[in-house]
Amino acid sequence: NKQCTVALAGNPNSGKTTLFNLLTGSHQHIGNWPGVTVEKKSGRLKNNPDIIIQDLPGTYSLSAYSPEEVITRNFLINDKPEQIINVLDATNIERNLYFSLQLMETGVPIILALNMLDLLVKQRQYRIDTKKLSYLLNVPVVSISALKKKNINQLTKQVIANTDQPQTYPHPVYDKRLESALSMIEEQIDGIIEADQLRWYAIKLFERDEAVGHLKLTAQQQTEIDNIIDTAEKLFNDDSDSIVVNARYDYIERIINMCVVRTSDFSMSMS
Ligand code: BGO
Repeated sequence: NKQCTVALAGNPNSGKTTLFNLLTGSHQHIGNWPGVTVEKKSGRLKNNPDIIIQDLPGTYSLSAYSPEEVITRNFLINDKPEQIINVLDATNIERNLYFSLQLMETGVPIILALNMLDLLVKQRQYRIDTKKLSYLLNVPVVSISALKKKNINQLTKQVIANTDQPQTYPHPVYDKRLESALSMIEEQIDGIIEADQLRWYAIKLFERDEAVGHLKLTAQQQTEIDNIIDTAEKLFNDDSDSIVVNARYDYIERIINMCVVRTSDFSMSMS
């Protein structure tokens, strides 16, 4: 069978380590990421040795401000794993989804694992309509409790299903004016970037992210892109970085309004 790599990504304290240990058991390889003292762990999925689980450092964003962010984005963009399992703390769904959107922008097929289901049920603050969330984001969503070992089989099944039949999922669609700027940037880089990563590079160029400096654009391409960004910044009366941040927050707000049911009195099953 063909080997396949599944990256495990999520915010710090989302339960990534607990889930990693459950998925891989005692068969783990532990080292450091090159050049930094950030721990690098990988292991094989229990009973499925062809599937390698690559743990990524816990981080809140894919900008390039910390070693954890750089490691995570370089791995997803350069090493291109076959899938991402995105672990989320379901009791902090809004903040955790902010990272999910960025992961979706990399073009790597993703599965959302809403962790801490036990805590969510106990807290009785809100419940999450996972079917709706899955429908709206257009990606598989599985509710789990890594601590209580709930629904781990369901998650594993979804990973294996995606391995057998590789998926691509659409990225989140933002404000129309931002989308038109991004598609114009995509036109500029179409041909030098593979189709599944066009979105990622368009957003990074739009954000004037320095880490895409290696793209070797012609002077004309760079001028066109600068003009697109300038126009958008005038239109939004904001800097391009903030335009993207706000677009993500608006998107999450809409999703939350539709999928999160706030109530002080409800019961929810663990299944
Ligand atoms: C401590 N449910 C609950 N309730 N807790 C969970 C779950 C879950 O499904 N999954 C993980 N946790 P990591 P990162 C702790 O360590 O896996 C808990 O950073 C404590 N420790 O047990 O480390 C997990 O790798 C003392 O909690 O996350 C851990 O992503 C008191 O979430 C924490 C209380 O999990 C982070 C908790 C000494």
